[in-house]
Amino acid sequence: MDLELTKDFDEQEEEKKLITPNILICGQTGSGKSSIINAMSGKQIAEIGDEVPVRNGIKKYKGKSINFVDSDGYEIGKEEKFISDILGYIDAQSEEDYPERVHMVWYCFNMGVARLTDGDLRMISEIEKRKIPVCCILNRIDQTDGGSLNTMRGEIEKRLPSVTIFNFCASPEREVRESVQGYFDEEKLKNWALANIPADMKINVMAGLSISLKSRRKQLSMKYIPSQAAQAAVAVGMNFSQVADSVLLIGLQARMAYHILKSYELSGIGNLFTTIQSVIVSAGGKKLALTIGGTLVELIPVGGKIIVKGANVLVAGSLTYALGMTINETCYQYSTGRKKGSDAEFSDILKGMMTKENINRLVDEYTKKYGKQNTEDEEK
Ligand SMILES: Nc1nc2c(ncn2[C@@H]2O[C@H](COP(=O)(O)OP(=O)(O)OP(=O)(O)O)[C@@H](O)[C@H]2O)c(=O)[nH]1
Ligand SMILES: [Mg+2]
Repeated sequence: MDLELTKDFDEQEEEKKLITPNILICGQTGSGKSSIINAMSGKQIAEIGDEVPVRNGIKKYKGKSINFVDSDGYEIGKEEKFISDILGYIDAQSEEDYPERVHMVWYCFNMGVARLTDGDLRMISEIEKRKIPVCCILNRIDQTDGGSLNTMRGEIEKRLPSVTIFNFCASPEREVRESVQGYFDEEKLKNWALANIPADMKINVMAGLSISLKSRRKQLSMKYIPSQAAQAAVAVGMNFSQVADSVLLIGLQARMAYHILKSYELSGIGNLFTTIQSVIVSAGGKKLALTIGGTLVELIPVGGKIIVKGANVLVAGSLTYALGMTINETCYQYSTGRKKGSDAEFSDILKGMMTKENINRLVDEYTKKYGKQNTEDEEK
């Protein structure tokens, strides 16, 4: 049977299935909410008010991988309206389908003023009550000093011990940002967002927040790829026919390949997805086709014929893992290379990685780390 990763796989359909997280930015007026959206998306998407509140209620900026929901800040004395407007929005969305809900909230403070009100505290705890991940961003740290920053942190921590706090500087002036470099937590905030967004949105967060390449590689290799391998094992465990297994696996592996590319913002660039397919199929004259089939036997260190159901499960898991890890490493090397000015081709890196030794090593790694678990599941 020919392996065609892309045959029944529609990238655009898959793209639609990925849920785009809605991150709501709210808090004090002039705290730099719109500027933070610009800083985080790398674009000038939100209106920037020059110290004057921009009256626009709540606005959603739809991005390719992340939607930012910008809201008017509240002014002292108008807390009640602010709280009911924002909570009203969150609650109305929670009645909608899952993709329409607010999935995360960033609550912003203006450190130029450094004021913490009961309204802020009430608002944050109301969001927490709704089980939506929320963090505090102490923005405009260039306009304060270490003492005020610590006092503010201390007060928030005392009243809301479970909330995570980040220092930030979203000034559009490069010199201003550089003057406080080393004191603000852009990377930490991004990693917090990645860790706290629901699992089905992590791919989009990696792409949309430009998470560091190292963190993307780690997230994919420690969490995403093993979970896909486990799914492959489960899918195969429920089926007996090898043909059905292959079809199931191809779909799952195609989606995984696409997701990994997307995590590195490499989907839709050239046609790397097709490249992956052709490299996998040509490597070793189809013997490396990473689905279950008799041709794979010689690659598999679990003892020859795939006749035992338990072994099937292990093979499906380990080969899906090997494929995922190989694509992950290729994307990582390709992206870091590009940053350094290298023009190495994606397909050459992938070919270099698709060696029997490498695949065997990964299959072994999976078997050691996860194999026991899979076969046990199978025996139950
Ligand atoms: N110095 C400094 N200025 C900042 C920083 N972040 C934002 N600003 C400036 O603060 C002003 C207000 O920023 P906005 O992003 O409009 O603030 P906002 O919270 O969206 O304000 P509203 O929508 O009116 O509630 C603008 O002039 C920004 O350029 C920062 O970290 N440092
Ligand atoms: Mg604004």
